Amino acid sequence: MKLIIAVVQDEDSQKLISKLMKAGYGVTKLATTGGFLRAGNTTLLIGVDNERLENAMGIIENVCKSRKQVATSPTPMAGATGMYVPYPVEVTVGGATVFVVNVEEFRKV
Ligand code: 2BA
Repeated sequence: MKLIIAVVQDEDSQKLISKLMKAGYGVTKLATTGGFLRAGNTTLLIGVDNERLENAMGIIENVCKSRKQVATSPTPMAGATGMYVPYPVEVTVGGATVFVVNVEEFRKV
């Protein structure tokens, strides 16, 4: 068994959860915050049998789109005045950041 830990954008999360549920996967949704943008995102925990892993990955790839986001840099640069001023940065976020880990044991008690 594998545990998929998928960090996805909030905009994609509802559609992704319903597609995964319809396909028979169990999903847990966590409200998370990205360390760089410090904006909300969604992390999904999906426990899957090994033979269903690739199907789940296919659903994630289909639903999660990459988007450009403009954000204020969390590490402001020094301006000409010597004051620290935040500056806008454009980053491409997503589709999804996915970790797949082996599950040693799965029990429901
Ligand atoms: P954030 O940390 O808020 O990052 C949002 C986007 O900002 C990233 O998109 C990336 O395009 C950019 N970015 C991140 N760190 C950067 C840096 N040091 N310099 C320049 N640009 C940077 P994604 O790579 O698609 O990541 C989306 C979210 O996935 C991240 O949100 C974070 O919550 C999670 N994530 C990404 N890589 C991770 C990792 N290695 N471990 C844990 N979580 C991760």
